[in-house]
Amino acid sequence: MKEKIVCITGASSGIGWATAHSFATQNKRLILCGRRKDKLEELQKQLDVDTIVLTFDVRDRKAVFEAFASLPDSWKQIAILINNAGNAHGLDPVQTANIDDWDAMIDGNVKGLMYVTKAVLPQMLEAKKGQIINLGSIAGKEVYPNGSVYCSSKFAVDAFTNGLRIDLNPFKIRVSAVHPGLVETEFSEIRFKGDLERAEKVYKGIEALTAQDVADAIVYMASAPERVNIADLVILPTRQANAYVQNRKA
Ligand code: 8X3
Repeated sequence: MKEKIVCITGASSGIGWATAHSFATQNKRLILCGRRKDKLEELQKQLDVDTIVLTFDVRDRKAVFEAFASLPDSWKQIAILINNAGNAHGLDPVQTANIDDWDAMIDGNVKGLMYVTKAVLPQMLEAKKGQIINLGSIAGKEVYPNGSVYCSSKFAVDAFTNGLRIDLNPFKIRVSAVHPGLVETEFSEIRFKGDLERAEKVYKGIEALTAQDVADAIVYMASAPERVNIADLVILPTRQANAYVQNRKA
């Protein structure tokens, strides 16, 4: 029997990249999605399993549906969807924040995740099985200063996950979310628009999670027996108590 197909969005870096490597060690077949074709092809070369690359921006509704429609028949039956694509843009109070940043976060983290889900669902519904794991955040559980719109986007992911689990309950499709705290990836570099000094400070003295820590949690959720749905998993660095209480080394 052929191995299950896992589809990962935002596979070109960070948590998505690590998750692809982890599923590859389980011989899964992988659909690697992202915007950066060169990075996805680099990842593809590193993986010793069957892979296919889909290059699109989750914010582009038409591109999302065209990408999944373009999959060869042998790649259409996605067993596990990891909705990982998403970013933070800016860390500012509402009164001074840039509206373009808001659009990027709402369009990518919320609408993009919904589009991909909708594009992948028909095959899962037909098969009456499947699993969808969304990347939420501690920012989807608690609001922190200057994060109102990023937090809104992740609260929306949390709500969408819970609603989707209800809607798909008759079909035995598992729906869940993993909510990480501080993970040292290019997340802060993107949030602060390339300001590396500011980005480094976010992870200083906190012993932040690694992308691999989150990938391990995702693989754990995906590896549970089919009767088990790990619905909601918050994962924090030990030095982080919640969205804004942190015990940093001097
Ligand atoms: C990433 C975690 O706390 O930087 O979603 O928002 S946080």
